[in-house]
Amino acid sequence: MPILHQMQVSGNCYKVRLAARQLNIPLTLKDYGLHDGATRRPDFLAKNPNGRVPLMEFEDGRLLAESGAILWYLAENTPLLPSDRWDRAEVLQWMFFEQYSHEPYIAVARFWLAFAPKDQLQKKLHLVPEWHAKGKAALDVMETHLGAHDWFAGQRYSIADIALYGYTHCAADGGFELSSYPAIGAWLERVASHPSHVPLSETW
Ligand SMILES: N[C@@H](CCC(=O)N[C@@H](CS)C(=O)NCC(=O)O)C(=O)O
Repeated sequence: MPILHQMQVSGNCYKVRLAARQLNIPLTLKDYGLHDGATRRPDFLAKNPNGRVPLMEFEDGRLLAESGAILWYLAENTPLLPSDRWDRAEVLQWMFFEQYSHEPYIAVARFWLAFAPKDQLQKKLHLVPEWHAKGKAALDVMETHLGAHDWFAGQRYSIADIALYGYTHCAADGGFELSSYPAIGAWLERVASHPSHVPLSETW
């Protein structure tokens, strides 16, 4: 069974758990602490020199990092990844958007405001207005898209939705007010109504 090296509260790790659950792929979870630097120790760096989770370790010993790459690998040849060339490019468009314009602000604000020790947060408070401004800009882009589409790519639920759901559904933890985004709110409900949806808190 593949091992998912993970942190339970991480939205990046949740994306992988959610896709695996919906694809009936069993996982063994290996948990790391948020604050103990465990992913920066030599034994973990030997598996992922970038020192981050999620990291998938497959039965044959192969290792795959980066939530988007793991989602893509798991979803190939399944309903979560379209086969049409254009639709696949749209999936990638939204996954790259998530990693460049969304996660660096929405996930980072959540980490510092909801999980960081208070003394460390003090040193980061000057960055909060920028995280909020740029995170809101990403939510505005999503709201515009979802005003005219049910899903992000290929006109159906895909790993693009899973990638964006990971940190959008818990954006309030980072101080984002989602009630002013009705189309995002309706999309969050559509995603969560999938028959094999699991919440972030659910372990394997
Ligand atoms: N782009 C990466 C980001 C991974 C990432 O930032 N992981 C965080 C948890 S969400 C981590 O491992 N932090 C521990 C550290 O940086 O030492 C992905 O999408 O997987």
